[in-house]
Amino acid sequence: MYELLKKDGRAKRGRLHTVHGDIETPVFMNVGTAAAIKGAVSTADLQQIGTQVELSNTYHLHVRPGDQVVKKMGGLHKFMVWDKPILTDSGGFQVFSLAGLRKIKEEGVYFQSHIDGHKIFMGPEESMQIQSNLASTIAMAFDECPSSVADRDYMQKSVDRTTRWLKRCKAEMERLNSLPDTINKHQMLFGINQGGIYEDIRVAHADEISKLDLDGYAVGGLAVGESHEDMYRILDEVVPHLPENKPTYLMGVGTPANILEAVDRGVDFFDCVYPSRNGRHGHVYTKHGKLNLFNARFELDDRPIEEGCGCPACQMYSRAYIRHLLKAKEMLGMRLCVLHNLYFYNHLMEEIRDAIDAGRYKEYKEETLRGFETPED
Ligand code: PRF
Ligand code: ZN
Repeated sequence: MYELLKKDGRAKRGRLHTVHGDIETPVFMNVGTAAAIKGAVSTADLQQIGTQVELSNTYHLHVRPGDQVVKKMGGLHKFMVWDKPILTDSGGFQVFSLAGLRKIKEEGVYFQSHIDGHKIFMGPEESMQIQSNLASTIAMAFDECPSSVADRDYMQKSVDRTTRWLKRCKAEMERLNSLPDTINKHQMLFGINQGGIYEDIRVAHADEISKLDLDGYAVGGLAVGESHEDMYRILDEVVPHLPENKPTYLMGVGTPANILEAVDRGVDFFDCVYPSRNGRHGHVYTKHGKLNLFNARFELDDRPIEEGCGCPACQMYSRAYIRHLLKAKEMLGMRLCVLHNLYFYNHLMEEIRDAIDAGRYKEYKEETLRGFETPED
């Protein structure tokens, strides 16, 4: 159940009650695709850096180690030793972005594993069954995320199929949640809005899925190559057509600036690989924009990545030392950068929540965006 605690302009401050505890929103979910946060980050680390929700992928875990293995091990929470909320993405997006040869039919998608090429079929029912075996807190509906350059005719047909798939997901989820050997009988289901950059298709789809009384609603199919202006325009149009008293999730977004803009348009869930991926490449976030720690100017820099940062890296180590670790290809270098970046994102969300609570979100957003553009002294 979602409580809308406060609105400041269109920005929402909410709380989602789940069987694995409350989620304070706006929230950034930390991406652990194959039940692991890349960069040798443990679940104990996640506790330390303020993670509220971990995100894993249906497709990856189905391929390896297999959702039956996870189920036999008591579900994802037990398997990875994480007792807070977990959201699983449905596999739809990953099948389209990763898998080999694929064929989309009314019943679902036929494709090849990116690990060993073997043939797999996944449709709405299979995706729900796998997510039920994983026993995540929140399951995502099985959708098609069409290319950002798909033509209008294709987009309409795809969105209509995604709606039919969503209804099948809902029926299957209800069935699975009532079975005696289901691990999480309170698994939630979020629907996904699609429609590319065609506003009218997006809005009609949002209206239609809003009638299904799901636990939350995501905006998918953005950040797939369109401009930031298009993304913000679509959010401006679509979010008002999604239920305000349910969580709104912008999938796969984004930069700190994207998040600040999307919160201002009513979004309250986010996920993105940027903090972990950039961290593995020595790119770290600060209030004054991103730094590349490989840069020679940090060779003798004895300051932490960011003064005042409470993360494990900044508590102990200098930029010069972390730069050395990165250049020596020591795993610790990547790990420290990833921990800092995830802490940065989690902390940014905390500041966002505080600003909404205080009714000063607009000012906070403008100040913070200005900071990102102002290099440090
Ligand atoms: N659908 C699903 N997962 C996603 C997306 C989507 O459209 C995106 C798009 N940015 C990221 N992850 N199921
Ligand atoms: Zn730090």
